Amino acid sequence: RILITGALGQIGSELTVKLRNIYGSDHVVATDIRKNDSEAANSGPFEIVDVTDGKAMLETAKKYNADTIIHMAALLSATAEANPVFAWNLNMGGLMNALEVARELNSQFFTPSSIGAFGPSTPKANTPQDTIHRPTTMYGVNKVAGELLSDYYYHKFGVDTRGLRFPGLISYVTPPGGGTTDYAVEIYYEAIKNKRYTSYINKGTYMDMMYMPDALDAIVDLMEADASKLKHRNSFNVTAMSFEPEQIAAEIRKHIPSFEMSYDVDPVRQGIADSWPDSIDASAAKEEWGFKAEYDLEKMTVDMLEKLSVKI
Ligand code: VAH
Repeated sequence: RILITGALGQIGSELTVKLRNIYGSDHVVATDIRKNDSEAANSGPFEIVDVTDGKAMLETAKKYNADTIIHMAALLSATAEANPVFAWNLNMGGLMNALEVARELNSQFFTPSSIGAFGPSTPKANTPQDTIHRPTTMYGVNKVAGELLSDYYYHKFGVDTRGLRFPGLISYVTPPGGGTTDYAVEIYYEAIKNKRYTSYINKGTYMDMMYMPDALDAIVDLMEADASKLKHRNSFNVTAMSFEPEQIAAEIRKHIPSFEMSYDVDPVRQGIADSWPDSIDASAAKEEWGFKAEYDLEKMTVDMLEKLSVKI
């Protein structure tokens, strides 16, 4: 069975449903710190697990004979920056507990990294797979430490750990939650509700992004990839597009001509965004396990507006 932590979060809530569709509902155990009325919480086995409680996580994993641990529970960049000590304890304590469970049960392991693992001294254009990592955010420190810890568990204990450095992820299922890239999610909700959006990220700020369906496919493809083909493990650069706020506004205007964009820059999240790459190089993922993204900005915008119009 697959055990997912943070199963009700931005990625987890859609990943849980997708994995249940692929492997069968009973094969995927969703866990989170609290339950809600989402499909992820109610379409198969669900357990309350606080990832800072390693004993409880191990008991739950043993109860279901978990052979795959997918650790998604963490605080995102802006939230982590506002609560750095809590972020360290949750992000690193939770990850260590999850890796220990995978080691004890000899489970395969996945946890996401992020473009947040790069910092201001990292090459900003076409950021390489192997390069300097001196992030200036607590979230970035957590992601770099997390990548190193996951590689350590592979080399030291033989745990089959794998990870992806996700760009900003955009989806219509869960509302934005504490990220820096979430302006690119909010903008679609506001475009439909109010035909205008005030962005906290300034025009001209390029960041890598990906539509959620491509992110979910990348997790499944990586986890099913032939281990002997992997030269890297934690974690692969993956991206689908890179854009700045004016470009997503222009794409929305193709569908909502009267859409108006304004700016009220948030110095904290702008500072985080400025420390990240403009565009990253995903060639290692393409070469080692066939990564590809289906959605570009145009195709994503059509789908987001269509799905949100129904939802809102
Ligand atoms: C965040 N969406 O903004 C997350 C992600 C690359 C960004 O890590 O914190």
